[in-house]
Amino acid sequence: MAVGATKQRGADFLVVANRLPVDLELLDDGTERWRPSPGGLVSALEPFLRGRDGAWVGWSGRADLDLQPFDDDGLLMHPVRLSSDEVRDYYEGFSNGTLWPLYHDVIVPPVYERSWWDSYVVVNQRFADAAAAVAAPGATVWVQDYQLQLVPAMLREQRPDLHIGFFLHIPFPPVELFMQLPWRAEVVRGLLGADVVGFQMPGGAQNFLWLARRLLDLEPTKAAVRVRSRPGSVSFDGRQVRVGAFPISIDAAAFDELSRQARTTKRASQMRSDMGDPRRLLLGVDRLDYTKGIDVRLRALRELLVEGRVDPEDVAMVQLATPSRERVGQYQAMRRSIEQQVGGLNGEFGRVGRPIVHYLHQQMDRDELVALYSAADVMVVTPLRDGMNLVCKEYIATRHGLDGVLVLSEFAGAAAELSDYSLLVNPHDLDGVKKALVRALTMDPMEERARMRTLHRQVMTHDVGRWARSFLDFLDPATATTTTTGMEAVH
Ligand code: GDG
Repeated sequence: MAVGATKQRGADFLVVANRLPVDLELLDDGTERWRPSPGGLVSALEPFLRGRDGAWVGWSGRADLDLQPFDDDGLLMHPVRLSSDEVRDYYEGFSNGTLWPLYHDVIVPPVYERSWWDSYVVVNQRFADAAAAVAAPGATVWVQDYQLQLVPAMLREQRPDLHIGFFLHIPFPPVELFMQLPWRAEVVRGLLGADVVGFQMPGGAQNFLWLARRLLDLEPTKAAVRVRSRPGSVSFDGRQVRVGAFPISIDAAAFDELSRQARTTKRASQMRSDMGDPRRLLLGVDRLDYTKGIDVRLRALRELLVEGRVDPEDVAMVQLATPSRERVGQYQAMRRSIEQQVGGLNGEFGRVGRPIVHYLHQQMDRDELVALYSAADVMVVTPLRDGMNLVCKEYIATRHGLDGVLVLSEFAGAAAELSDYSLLVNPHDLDGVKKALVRALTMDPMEERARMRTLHRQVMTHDVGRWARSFLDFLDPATATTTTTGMEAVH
């Protein structure tokens, strides 16, 4: 696709997200280059972006840079500038210090700071302006996530001709928590600018429908009230805004394929032997975030070792904790506390050359991560709250040999799909987590296989492409009345 042509006509399909799917990398010689940051979202949307004149509006990840739109292998990238004050107030402040904890059950107290909100409004307007300038007449615009909840209404005001979708990747909170937000009505109004507002779970969609009615004195359609598990709708401003659940997934085929490669298998067994060939290897993979319950699994493991229910000669654990939001105070405190727990465990139960917990605070490349998934016998996923959790699906996608056990928190969105065949835990119930860990470590291989076979089938058949299609079919008025939605993946 020529940038020039798209510039003149505008893009037919536009993704608007806080970050571009490429990172600006500073090289040793002082020059810069764009490096793809491949994630599930970009690979899911690629066919839609490249099949039409596609463009992506987002921030480069570096403050105070004026960057021109550029063509990245046929896809028009449209960078939005953020100043360092805006990174502090809109991104680290309102997005990650207010909305993130509020939407995750106030695990830490959200901060309600008026200057952060002001910055959130200004930056959302900038994203909306950029999208309005790039979109072709009648284009489809898909706005992503909690950082940009005001964009749908701001965009509609300028461009009523567009089909606007919004998807929230994190949980939408219970009504009584959302009501704390001083700017609650503004956020709901912002989202109602979309034609379709999508959530991970039906509960989030229902919370939103209820709030829209209560806060803006709107009536949901009869269908929304009568058929609670079907996507509902709200009439607002003379339009029908449809609201539904679309559980996200992963590029399952890519994980499966990578895990089958000889170099991955070789690397996985090398990893196990580097760790002294433990009989059972536990694995945790998370952004270092207080929602992920990393401390829960470490505490459970420690108690099991203290009680002698787990033999330190038998078991090892790898915890990959990817650096995240390192300038936010709550994240710094949490990192210290987790590293203290790891130090304590290794101090008490490790021996020279044989720590119990192999802790990595670093970004790992995709091949290495897949080797780690392949090496692990038990995947431990214990978030206190998680919109979906892709890590558990990635682990399952690598288990083509059908071995491996998933210990999964009931507070992860993924539990709706995977609960029957994983070991489901309440992360607030430490004894329950310990019991599940012991069961996972001692599970009969026949049972392990039977469980993993079903989990594997579920993940391989409900991939991120299916998620994107279900949302976009629903958004497209030509097919909206006849298609099913992502709801089918939720039991
Ligand atoms: C939000 C919601 C929702 C992690 N460390 C490395 C690495 N990762 C990759 C994983 C996975 C992704 O990051 C993490 O996704 P999660 O879903 O687990 O969690 P969040 O980042 O909190 O994502 C969540 C998601 O949005 C999608 O809607 O599921 O609930 O919170 O893909 O593999 N990847 C590599 N190296 C690492 O060190 N390569």
